[in-house]
Amino acid sequence: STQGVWWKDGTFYQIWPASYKDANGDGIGDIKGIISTLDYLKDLGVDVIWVSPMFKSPQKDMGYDISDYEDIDPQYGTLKDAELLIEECHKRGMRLLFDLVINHTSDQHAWFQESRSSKDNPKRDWYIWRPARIVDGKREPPNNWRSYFGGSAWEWDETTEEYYLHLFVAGQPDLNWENPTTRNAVYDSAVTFWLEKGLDGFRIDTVNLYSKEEDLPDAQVRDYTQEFQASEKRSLLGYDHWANGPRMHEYLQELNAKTLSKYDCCTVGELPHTDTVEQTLEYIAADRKELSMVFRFDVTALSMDQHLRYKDISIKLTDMKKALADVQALARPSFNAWTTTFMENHDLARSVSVFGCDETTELRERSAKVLATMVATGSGTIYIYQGQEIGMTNAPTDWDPTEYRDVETLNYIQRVKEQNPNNKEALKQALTGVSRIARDHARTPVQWNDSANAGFSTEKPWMRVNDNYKEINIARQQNEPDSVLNYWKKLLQLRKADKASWIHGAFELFNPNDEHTIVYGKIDPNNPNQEKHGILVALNFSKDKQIWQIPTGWDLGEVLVSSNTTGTTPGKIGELQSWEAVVYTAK
Ligand code: TEU
Ligand code: CA
Repeated sequence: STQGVWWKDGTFYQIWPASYKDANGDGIGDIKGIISTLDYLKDLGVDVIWVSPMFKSPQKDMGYDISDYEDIDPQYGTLKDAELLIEECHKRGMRLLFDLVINHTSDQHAWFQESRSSKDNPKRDWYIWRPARIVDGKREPPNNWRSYFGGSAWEWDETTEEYYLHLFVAGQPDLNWENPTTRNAVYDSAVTFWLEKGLDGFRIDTVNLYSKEEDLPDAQVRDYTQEFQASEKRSLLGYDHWANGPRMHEYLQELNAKTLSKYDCCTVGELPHTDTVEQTLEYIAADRKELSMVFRFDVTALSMDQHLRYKDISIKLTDMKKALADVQALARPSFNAWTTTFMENHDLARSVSVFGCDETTELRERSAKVLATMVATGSGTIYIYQGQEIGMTNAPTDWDPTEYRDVETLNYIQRVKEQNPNNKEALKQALTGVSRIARDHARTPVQWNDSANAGFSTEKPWMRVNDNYKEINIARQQNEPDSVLNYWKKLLQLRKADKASWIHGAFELFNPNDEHTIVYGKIDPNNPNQEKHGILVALNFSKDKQIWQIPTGWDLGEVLVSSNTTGTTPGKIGELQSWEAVVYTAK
């Protein structure tokens, strides 16, 4: 049994620092603000905190563009503050992860400044430089790859008259991992520097993009300009030329051997573009010594169209169940690997607005509890995103687009305007998509209480506070026994009281074809007395009352937790009220 490993059994909580808590009144969250809330997090049941990047950065992509791995950005505090944060977490028996962004640096990083200065600079080869391709006498980028945030993935640099590769914005040049000197510099500066300070591990950004296909071939479709909103077509991005590339596993094994393996730390890799179980296991099977676990986006990605990122689509519950079962299966003991259970992060819109129902107060609270139950009963390491514990929602749909701050959103709106001049309908459609699914929805300030600026800051926050903060806030929910917050607390306690079923249990889905409810069992795979022991979870993802069948061979015991508080143990057929969640003991 693998019970007892801290990074498996612990409850993880993600902080996105700019919008978490502002201590010095400049409208931006900071490290002192985080420290002031550690007791709150401890009380919620949090064991491990992951903080999104706080390193020195020009903030072109909110810190995912790092100009110095060994320093903290002044907007968040100082290096001393970061050391204090590590200490204050440890003092409370909590651990701390930072974000490791090593596919690219900022263009303001000293390494890139040197690299761009001349073709014979020793660091020239630390990034990916190529000469222009001349087509019909005109200068063109070396290939047709598109950036995730729009436009070509290549930026022309006047100084040396060559292009450099950036899979994200131009201020995020991709590092050349082929160069062993570069890799070692990354390990020392970004990884060992922090582990030596006592950091407990990393969430690793875009963990499978470092190894690009040799010769950087064109993506299949060459002419983007003819396509409506073409640069939004993800299938045309050509990511098979840079995701899960030929040397990826060599690099991760090296990273592990040279740094991580020497410390009691853990890693969770962000793993986009990886479809199969086999491919995933190559990253997380314990004997491969690469990563502790990964985030797969099977479930959360159902909110986004595969090709058109902002397209308005509806989510089928049967698809969601299949995706959930696939990700849960990674925790199967025979794989000797591990999985994660989560519904939110800083790149995703709020789960209650996308997967739940935020039409009324009652439905919002109920559906937030249904989603909480799904996440908390999942096997694998649990991750809660700031504000999720109170059911924070998307920003109101009638916000003016000027309230948005994220570069991905802003680039998209800009591009739609450029590609569809004078077409109000196209813009309106784009804004509808943005109001449903933009990254900004996760990035509004945390709603601490009902005072000015939601208690996030004494001054005007860098991003507008959600209008609903008087109704949805932490202080209020602390005082309401049936609040979403107190429901989460209860779930996290139950999860720890029966780790064998909740955290390590074998996930078994009973009703794959039902479009309204999810019913599944979680059975302790190693129960010593060979008796079936576990839990059964029944979730109603609809507004209407639903009935469900008790699976044959299953005996339900007591109601451990119910979002509706009526919960009695059913005979053969169970009944769920509108957006209700129930967890039973079972054998
Ligand atoms: O995200 C990587 C990634 O795959 C994104 O393109 C993601 O699909 C997108 O945000 C969804 O719209 C990571 C970070 O989580 C993100 O915040 C960064 O912007 C990105 O890397 C670049 O570092
Ligand atoms: Ca501040």
